[in-house]
Amino acid sequence: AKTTPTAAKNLLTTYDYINPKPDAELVRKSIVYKLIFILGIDPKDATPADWLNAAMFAARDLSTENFLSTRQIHEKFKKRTVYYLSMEFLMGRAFTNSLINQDLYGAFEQAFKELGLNLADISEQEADPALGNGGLGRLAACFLDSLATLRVPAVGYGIRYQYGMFKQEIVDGKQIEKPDLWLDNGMAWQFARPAKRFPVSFGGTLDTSHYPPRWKPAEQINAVAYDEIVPAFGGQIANPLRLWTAHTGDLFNLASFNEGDYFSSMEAQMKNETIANVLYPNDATAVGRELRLKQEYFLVSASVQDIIARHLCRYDSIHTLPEDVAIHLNDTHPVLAIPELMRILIDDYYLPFDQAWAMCQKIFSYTNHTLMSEALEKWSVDMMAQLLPRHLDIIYKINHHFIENVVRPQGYDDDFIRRVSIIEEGEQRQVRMAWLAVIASHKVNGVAKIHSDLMVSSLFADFAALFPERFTNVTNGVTPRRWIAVANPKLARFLDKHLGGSGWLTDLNQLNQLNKLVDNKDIQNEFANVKHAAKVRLAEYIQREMNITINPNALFDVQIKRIHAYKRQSMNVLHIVHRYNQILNNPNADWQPRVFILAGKAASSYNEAKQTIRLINDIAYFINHDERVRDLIKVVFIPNYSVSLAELIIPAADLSEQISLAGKEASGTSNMKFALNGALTIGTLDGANVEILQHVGAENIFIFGNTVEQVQTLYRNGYNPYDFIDNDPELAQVVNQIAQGAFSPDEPHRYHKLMHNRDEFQRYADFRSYVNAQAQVDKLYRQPEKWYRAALVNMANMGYFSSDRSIEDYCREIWRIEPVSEQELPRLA
Ligand code: Z57
Repeated sequence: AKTTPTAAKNLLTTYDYINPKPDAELVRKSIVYKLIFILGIDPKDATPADWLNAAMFAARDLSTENFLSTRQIHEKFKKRTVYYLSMEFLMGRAFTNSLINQDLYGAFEQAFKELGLNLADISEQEADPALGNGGLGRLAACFLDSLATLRVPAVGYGIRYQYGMFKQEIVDGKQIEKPDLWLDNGMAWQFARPAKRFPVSFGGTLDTSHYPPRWKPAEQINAVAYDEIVPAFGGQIANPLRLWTAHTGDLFNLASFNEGDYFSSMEAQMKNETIANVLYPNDATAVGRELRLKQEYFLVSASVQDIIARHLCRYDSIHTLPEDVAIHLNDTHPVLAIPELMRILIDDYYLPFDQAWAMCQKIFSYTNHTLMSEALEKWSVDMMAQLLPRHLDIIYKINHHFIENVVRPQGYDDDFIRRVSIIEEGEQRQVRMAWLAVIASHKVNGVAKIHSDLMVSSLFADFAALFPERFTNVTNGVTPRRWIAVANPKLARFLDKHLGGSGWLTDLNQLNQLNKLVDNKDIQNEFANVKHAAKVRLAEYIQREMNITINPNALFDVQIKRIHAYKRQSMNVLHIVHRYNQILNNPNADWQPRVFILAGKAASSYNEAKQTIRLINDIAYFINHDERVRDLIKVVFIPNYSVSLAELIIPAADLSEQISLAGKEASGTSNMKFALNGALTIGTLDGANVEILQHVGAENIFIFGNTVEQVQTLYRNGYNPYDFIDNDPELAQVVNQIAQGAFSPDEPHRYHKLMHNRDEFQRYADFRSYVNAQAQVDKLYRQPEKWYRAALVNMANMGYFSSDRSIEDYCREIWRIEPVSEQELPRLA
């Protein structure tokens, strides 16, 4: 039985601690108290990292009551809750964000001043938790921010990898991967929940002589929870991000344990503890490794068990689950949640298959993030039979039910049935996870309009014929809290001033009031100064970390994202080399100085991407040391791209490179962050670029390249890169230079293959149009009034791309969920 001593209850309901809001003195005392009594460190010995830890504990205290009372509100009003399942959460640093969200930045800044320390320097000590690869993980983080800020009852579920995304070093131009020891200095932001643990089973046999069949697993491991606080902006709400870690349990290799073989059961246990060890560093490519399948099942099994336990705390019946719970699948990675919920409903609660299936279809929804075939997860039937025999059995039953009760009655032929079957026949039979997700979910969404349209017309066309109403679009968004308030405080002050307060932070459409100011020269200048300050800051970083001098008055041309052939970093390089050639041909022309800034990681096993990184670095070295180009071109590859580097780089960008081959980038989200920070986009008609164009207008964006239709026509006619190379002497020159070693004289053939391949992503077809668009960029940049006007128009029309809007769409169209209302909030004492 739960008891609540009155004295403790008061603290939780009357906000004694946080109301009135602490001033600098209280904050300083709290920081010093944490340093001494939590960390056991004498202030005179404390390092900046110790001060950070102490300050994070102090800041955590101030959101903990919100965190606990949010939980109480949800319980009291039995709020329907969304559970966001994702293998990745790229949260970025928590400290500054939490201070800004709680309006405590000033108090902490002052407190540190009194301690003789600088808050900005202390904040730099925080490790950047990189429990994600790229866009998909960062989207999950923006969504948690918006869910909390909009007061939506929500829990994020993920894995607490011991090692996040690897650290990238560049040695002799090449990527070197180092482990990311993000937990080394402690993690003040998370609460360990040693009592919240669930067993997760693997392997063994399925005894089908009973109904329901009995799964006798071979191994079990405990999943143990850590809760991270996700604070709302300005509010009294904070939601949990629950991360699972694998833990030595009292349950382990069951067979050998029962045989008294203590040592081999310990061995198996050690093997299992590697489950939550490391994040797979692949972005938008599937890995068929067994450990990855184990990770995915580990996440969903623990989460589904927890969701059911939470439900049964509020309701006495499992049957009300679909009214209480929405489970969202972030890509196919957590799709095993579907057979896991089926298994529990059937095997543990004895529900008939049909009833369990009807519940699942009400509960699950799924977001597709890519159409590219190499990213679509398929697990071999053999591997699944080994690891999850009961789940495979349930998947077969789902498939049978789907084909016999849904497909066949509509008169479809065998060919159609073969195409929509969850099981792909062939040499190696495979489970198509995306098919399972579509069949089980009541809603399936793409992440930008063009992507959702293509999803319905290509990847899921057969399913769209079966259930047209199931498919929808929710265009991605980004949180203005992190991407303006945290990343670009000078821009935040500028907006506060011209929009009459900080309301834009939670109502981004207010930015459209800027539209009436875009012709005002003073305001253009004021914004130019904000941009310049960010460029100086980035230039200082590049000087300090890389010993490269760049001129803040040059145009900063930025492409920062995962290195992937479809994102065409190598086409960016083609333009850089072309420009270099032009300058050497015509040194006295009036060239616009440019700094090309690139950053991004390549998956460890992705050779072409690694070659691209090396090429960028070789070219950077060569051009930066060629006196003839003076500082008309500088090329900088910033190592170890991360959320915190994005916060530094994006505010400093003039030009945002969004140059993927049309049809390949599902949405993109950095495109939104750049435009929000007043960079102009050079981009293809791909992903959310299309909608950015619609919002900012064609005069304020540089669109180039083939459309999806043109790309498809080229493919259909047997695309030949030499049709383009051979008909464009300047392009041929660039390709030959790179391919023949102009930038790698010590190894002339280093880039031969990179230049002379199938050109799957049609770099050469789009080259000329790209170069022409770049000429337009120079021309506009030379007219600062026009450039900054366009930058302001971009910012003014970015309201739509707030993740608050995305989350409102999800709540209304997919999850049918209501936020905590004003009335449900406890009144402050
Ligand atoms: C990932 O970061 C994305 C898609 C994937 O299938 C995987 Br796996 C990882 C990205 C897309 O490439 C972006 O275009 C998109 O903006 C992002 O997900 C968020 O939707």
